[in-house]
Amino acid sequence: MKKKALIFGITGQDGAYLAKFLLKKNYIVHGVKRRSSSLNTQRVDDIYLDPHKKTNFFLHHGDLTDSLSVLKIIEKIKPDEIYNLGAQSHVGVSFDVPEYTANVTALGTLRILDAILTLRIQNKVKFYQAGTSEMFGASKPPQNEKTKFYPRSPYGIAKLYSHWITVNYREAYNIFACNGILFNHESPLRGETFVTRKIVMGLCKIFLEGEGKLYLGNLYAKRDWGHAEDYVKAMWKMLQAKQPKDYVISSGKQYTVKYFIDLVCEELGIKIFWKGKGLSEKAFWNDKNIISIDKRYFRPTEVNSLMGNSSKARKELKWTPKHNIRSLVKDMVTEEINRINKLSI
Ligand code: NAP
Ligand code: G4F
Repeated sequence: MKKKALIFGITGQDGAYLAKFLLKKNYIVHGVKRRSSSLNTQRVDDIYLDPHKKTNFFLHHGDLTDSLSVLKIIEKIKPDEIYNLGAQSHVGVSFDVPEYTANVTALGTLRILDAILTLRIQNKVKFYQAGTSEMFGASKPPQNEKTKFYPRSPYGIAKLYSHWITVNYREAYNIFACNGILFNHESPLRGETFVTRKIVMGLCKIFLEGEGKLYLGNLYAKRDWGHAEDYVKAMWKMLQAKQPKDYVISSGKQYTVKYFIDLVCEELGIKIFWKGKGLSEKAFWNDKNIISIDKRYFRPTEVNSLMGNSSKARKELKWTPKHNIRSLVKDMVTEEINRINKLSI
């Protein structure tokens, strides 16, 4: 019998990569999408077929803020594995909508876990929770499973609730539930307002179309960036292990936002130079100012330095990433150029 997976957050970056990975593993994949006034399924359109035809991929309307929909979908699908990737996942935006962020990103997890109990399927289903390095926040790197949590945003705090409620339901009710504590992971499908994709899109537009200028915030934050394709494999591996545990997933290397910009320029074969300091720091290309700082992109409290130690996952799950920072940048830039070329046909 084919295994059935249910993915909350199917329309996001990781949802799309995970669905494609599980379909290749011969799963039947069900995804939960929320209603929106314009189409939000672009990332999975390539695997979606008319449900009247033979397909292993299905979409259902639902919302993590709506307990009834969560309960009904789980009851209807009876999944073997549930992946909770749904979240208001933007750290900066979480300062603008903290209550909503808590409702989706914290209580959404509780709603799934409690539906599992209500339906009495705690011995049948495995649960993955999308935790984050943002929970470490101000704790010094390298961060691993034993590092103290010190979140610095409403998003990080909501995710910390989800982390602990997952641990609690595992211990209290014996649910096979795992927290993946994933460090930043990117791809050509990354949301356009996260810094890597914003930089790639902005610079491709400037260099290939001669248009626009990029405004950024803190150039000196350090992040441990990996590729989403590698990270969704780790999610699946956690649910195939003998025991449910929590794992850090990371590349083990960190770079500044400014270094990421330099790598993108290198990949595009362009030389830029930097002038000035603080809010007056600027980047130039052929004397043209192409990047400036805008303080609106600074956060009230920043996470300055993230770098994970994922040796537990590498040893116990035999997880090894294929990508490094250069292959990530190459993939993102290549796909962006392809997109621009398709638009101009
Ligand atoms: P993403 O692209 O922002 O996707 C988030 C998904 O959640 C989208 O499908 C979104 O739907 C859905 N969602 C938002 N609100 C919802 C609601 N009320 N009900 C149901 N679904 C809702 O995020 P991602 O980068 O794929 O990340 C996946 C998960 O991993 C998230 O939980 C994120 O917080 C976590 N995480 C990400 C990273 C990273 O670096 N990418 C690192 C650590 C942890 P719409 O498409 O309709 O908005
Ligand atoms: O790309 P970011 O918005 O990602 P951030 O805040 O690290 O969060 C991402 O990774 C987390 C894992 O650690 C996930 F849990 C979370 O869901 C999300 O996927 O920002 C990265 C850094 C920050 O320090 C930010 O201040 O880039 C800095 N930055 C500088 N200028 C900017 C900008 N970030 C954004 N989004 N936009 C800017 O213009």
